[in-house]
This record gives sequence, C-alpha cells and structure tokens, in this order.
Amino acid sequence: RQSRAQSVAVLGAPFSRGQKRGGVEHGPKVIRDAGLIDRLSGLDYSVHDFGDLNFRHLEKDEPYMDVKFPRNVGGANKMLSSAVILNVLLYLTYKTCLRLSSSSHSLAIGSVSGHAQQCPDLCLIWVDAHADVNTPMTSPSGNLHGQPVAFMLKELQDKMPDIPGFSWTKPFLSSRDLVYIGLRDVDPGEHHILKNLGIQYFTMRDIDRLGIQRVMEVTFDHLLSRKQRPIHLSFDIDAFDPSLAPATGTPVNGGLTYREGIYITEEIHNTGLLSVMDLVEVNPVLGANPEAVEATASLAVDVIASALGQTREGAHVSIVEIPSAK
Ligand code: Z70
Ligand code: MN
Ligand code: MN
Ligand code: MN
Repeated sequence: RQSRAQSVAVLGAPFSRGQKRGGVEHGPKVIRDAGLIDRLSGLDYSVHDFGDLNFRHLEKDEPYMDVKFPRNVGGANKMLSSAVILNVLLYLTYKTCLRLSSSSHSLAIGSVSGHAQQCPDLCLIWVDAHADVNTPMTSPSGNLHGQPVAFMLKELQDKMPDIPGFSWTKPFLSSRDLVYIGLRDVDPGEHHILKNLGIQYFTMRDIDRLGIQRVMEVTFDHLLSRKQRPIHLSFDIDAFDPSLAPATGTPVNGGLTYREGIYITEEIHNTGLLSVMDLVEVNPVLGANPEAVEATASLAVDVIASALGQTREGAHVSIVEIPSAK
C-alpha cells in the first residue's frame, strides 16, 4: 500500500540485564553486520540510523524479591522510552516508518510505552515462544525479560509491586489490544493471566490447527476491525524453531517455520499500519559456532525487511517499464 519511498529509523539498544546470561547486548551489532542497513536501503527506504543507545550501568542493584537487576532494567527502559518518544515524534512529523532493534525483551517496556505516549490507541502483536507476562510474584526465574507485558497491562496494575527503577512508568495497554503468536512455553501463572484476562493468543498448536493465514486474519479482526490504528510489533527471534534461530537464550522446540514467520511480517506490512517494531533476543554468545550466529542474525534481517515491505513476489520499485530492445 505504501509504494512511495519512506524513511525508517534504526535504533540499537544493547542491553543484557533482563536475564542473567550475558550476550544479547551484542544482538544489535550482529544484526547490523548481517547487512540490515543495506537491505533497508535496497527496499527504497531512506534509513536514519540512530546508532546504539549507551546505557549507564549501575553497580549497586540488589534484587527486589526475586527480580534481578531492577534498577538497571528500569533505567534502561526509561532511556529507551524517551528515545522512542522522540523517534515516533519524528515519524509523525516526517511520516517516517520506524524500526527499532533492541536486544533483550525486557526492553519492550520502554519501547512500547514510548510508542504509546505518542500513539495512545496503538495495538500490540507479540510474536514469541513465551508470553513474557509473569508478574514478579508468578515469575519462576526472576528474569525481567519474562515479565515486560505485565508492566504494560492496565488489568494487572494492582498485581504489580513497586519495583525500584520503574516509578517512571504506568500500565497503558488494555488486554484486548494485545495478540500473541507462536506461544509454546507458558508458565502456570502466565496461563492463568492469559485465560483470566481473555487475551487473544495463538499457540503453535493453534497455528497447526488453523494455519498461519487464518491466524493473521483473526489477529487483524481482533485488533483492527473496530478501527485502524498503529501497530507495535514485538518480535522475539525465539518464536522461530531453534533449527532456524539457534543463537538465542531460551530456544524451545517446535517453533515457527521460516515461511510462517515471514508470512506474519508480510501480512503486518500489508496493513500499512506498522509503526514500531522490536526485534529481540538474538544472542551471538549462545550460538554453537559462527554459522549458527550468522544464520540467526540473517533471519532477523529477513524478518525486519519483510515487515518493511520486502515481498516474495518481487518488486518493481526501480523499474518503470520493460527496457526496450531498440
Ligand atoms: C520464563 C520466565 C523468557 C524470553 C525466556 C522464560 C521467559 N517464562 N522470555 N526468553 N524471551 O523466566 O519468565
Ligand atoms: Mn521468548
Ligand atoms: Mn520474549
Ligand atoms: Mn510496500
């Protein structure tokens, strides 16, 4: 639907404190190294690369209950949130379509909340093996990358304790404005929350039953049938099968095929409503070898390019007519 040259902002958010094992902070670098910027330029975008954010590391950051590194994660999210507010402002001013590449999914709090401050009526599509909706009380691990959605949902407001580092943010999203795709590793507390709040979600089993085409139809029906509004896509690379995306922290068997993943992003592009995207949890340190890391990073670039309009049927942006033989 958008055939004109547009611009896209790229922002790296190298950060690993959402979980104990390091490495995801290098995610933005390997995704860039896999040719992200050239691919987007090739799609006829003018690319504004804002580089990587520089998060301050706080040495003294005692766990709060089981929650690890709360002040570091809270502070990084606050900084990312401000950056996204600025980026989306640019978007509204210059009609820039936005791209955001953060690393740990714990940073989705800042990314989506910043987006929501500019676009309060946004909806959220969360593509992930995990629901990431644990509260500090239900979390089995204490890792904040398993909890970002709980910080966003208004319906969970009174279930969230006051965690140091997060006083700047308030829940802003209704549970009916969220759809999950790709779930297959959901904790008991999370399952209770999904059911109790009536959240629309598609597990891998649902994709097996319905097919990805129907899943996307129902997704858009759920989110967009009342009104057209901006989409925030939060894409965790571990939604893919580990055979395709091995370099990630929590691989779970039985994930999306390449074609299912690309179909999801193609359909989102075709709505013309994608506003901000996160691509998270690419972790080069956890790849068994350089090939595994390259495959994962190159898949991430494919997903981003497809969300931004790369098609499998080809494009004719640079060709106006068939070159004449004479
Ligand atoms: C588990 C937890 C998780 C991502 C792992 C795992 C959560 N449900 N999220 N990897 N991206 O610890 O809460
Ligand atoms: Mn995940
Ligand atoms: Mn995740
Ligand atoms: Mn297009």
